[in-house]
Amino acid sequence: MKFTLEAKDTGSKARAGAVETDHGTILTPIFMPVGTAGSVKAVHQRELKEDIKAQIILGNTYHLYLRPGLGTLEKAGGLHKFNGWDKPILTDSGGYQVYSLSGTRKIKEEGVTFKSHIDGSKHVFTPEGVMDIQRTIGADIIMAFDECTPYPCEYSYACESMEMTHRWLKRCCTRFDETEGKYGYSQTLFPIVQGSVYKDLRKKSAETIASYEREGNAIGGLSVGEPAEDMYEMTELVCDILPADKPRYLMGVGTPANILECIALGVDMFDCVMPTRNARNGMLFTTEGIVNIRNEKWKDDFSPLDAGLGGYVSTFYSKAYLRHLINSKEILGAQIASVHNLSFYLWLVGEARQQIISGTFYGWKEKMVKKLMQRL
Ligand code: PRF
Repeated sequence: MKFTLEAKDTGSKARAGAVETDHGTILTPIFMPVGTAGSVKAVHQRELKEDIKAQIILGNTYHLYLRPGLGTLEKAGGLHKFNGWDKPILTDSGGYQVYSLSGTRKIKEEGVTFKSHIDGSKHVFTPEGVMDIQRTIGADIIMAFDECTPYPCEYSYACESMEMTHRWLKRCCTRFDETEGKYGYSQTLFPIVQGSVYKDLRKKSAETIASYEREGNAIGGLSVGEPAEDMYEMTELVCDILPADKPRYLMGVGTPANILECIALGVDMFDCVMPTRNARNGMLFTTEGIVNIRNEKWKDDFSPLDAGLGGYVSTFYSKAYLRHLINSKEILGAQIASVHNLSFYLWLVGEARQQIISGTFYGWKEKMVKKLMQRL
């Protein structure tokens, strides 16, 4: 993997760059649609590529390991071959899902014992095991096994948990470096900063993570319920410590405003279920603001979902028709809304990139944050 910095904004810490992988180049800042179980919910691969213009998608170790399982993924020749997505893929390590999804779990130094949310069967994730699993899934970028602390979190717990995440990182790196990709292309491992909302812990974690000198770095443990101001403060503190010549990935963030604010702090990569999950509930992100399509207000509004976006789905379908589909629980409603919201997110980061290159990002961002979060 190679990262090239192309431009820096003058009025903020925003950057434009390019991440090169064996499955193609990702232009940053970028948003990565979440494809938990190897599919971006309600969106097929051709739409992802041609309408949404996604450059990289996410998969989850936790889900893919439980179903379809490693045997099938290995026989398929890895996740790219299995799901037909030939561009870059990133897999999260399970360091988040294992805590949020599995009912009972036990965290020990060795690893995490958990019960499957599907059939209740018992499993163990260790740092080494999670590296082996991600080798078999075969994503271009894989994540270290960490513990994402909840919010709020006592200082003593946040500290101990962070130290364990650091020890787990050492084990992840050792295992990753003594193994190789199974399918003929290279993979890279990103470590994850933790430390809850404590400045001294975040500083220590960022310094520790930076010392491993991996090809990219991630920030975890944020957007878990803390005030947005805390999230921005921690993100800025960590970005200022992580090396400038490597991509920075803020995990699980966020709203359009969160993304613009964190681009301004120096983040290059984002993922979040918000555009797809909210789409299925009828919440649309548009270039004019937020639309709750189930609202009576849109009943006879035959204007396009978002004329400002230009993409096929957003200009072809009307608000009134999508309202009808979502209210009738038609599958097509979820599909249209998901493609629209993801098109919007990819448009947003693409615009941000252009504004950074033109040196006009800061003023544009201030204007957009206000506009995009207003409810129409
Ligand atoms: N760790 C991992 N995945 C994550 C997170 C984390 O802290 C978050 C936190 N927002 C989202 N996804 N491994």
